[in-house]
Amino acid sequence: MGSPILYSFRRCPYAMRARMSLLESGVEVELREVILRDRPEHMMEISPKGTVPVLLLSDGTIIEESLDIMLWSLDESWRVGDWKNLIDVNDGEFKHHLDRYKYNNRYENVLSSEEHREHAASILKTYDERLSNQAYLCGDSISLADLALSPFVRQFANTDRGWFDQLPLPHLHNWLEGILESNLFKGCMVKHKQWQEGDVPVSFGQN
Ligand SMILES: N[C@@H](CCC(=O)N[C@@H](CS)C(=O)NCC(=O)O)C(=O)O
Repeated sequence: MGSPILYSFRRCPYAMRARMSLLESGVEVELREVILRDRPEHMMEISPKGTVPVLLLSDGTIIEESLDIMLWSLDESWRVGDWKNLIDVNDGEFKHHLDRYKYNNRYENVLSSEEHREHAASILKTYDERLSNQAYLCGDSISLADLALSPFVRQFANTDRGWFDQLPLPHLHNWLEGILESNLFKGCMVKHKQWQEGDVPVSFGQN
């Protein structure tokens, strides 16, 4: 049987968290880089909801939520602290404000981009408070919450780097920089060209 197949998009924060988890676990997968406006037929067949990441296991099992890919790849020791609650807030409230900060004109809004930015920043302040007495979100070692949240904090930071950098959140700044400089993050951001049917398989994640 072949390797599992991962449909992924380099810049998608959900796909980033899945790729970091796969890299960390050492599971080797075949990576298929997707362009969202030109999604492969095979991906749409196995996962009609059409979001990335999607992982197809060799036994035919389809995992089509990034968190489920993380839980499949990482062992129990990664499930530290209140990771569930942190991921709920990130994928819910934080992502809501991030999208409306970044793409304000796409939404029917009552709030401005700046107001959404402030709401998201108030969530970041709670992360900074945690990080004031521990190196990572749920303790002194990297764990599930760090891998799951960091791609979204990165996206917030990159929306207006100057504004992010002047926020009085020194612990959060250090935490994000440490993750972005890590081999794990750099390894998950290696560029691949769009996958086409018939391409030579691109192997991802062996270490
Ligand atoms: N809940 C899903 C969300 C995945 C998701 O929304 N991915 C975005 C890309 S960042 C996507 O595929 N969007 C589909 C589209 O834009 O058409 C997960 O955690 O995997």
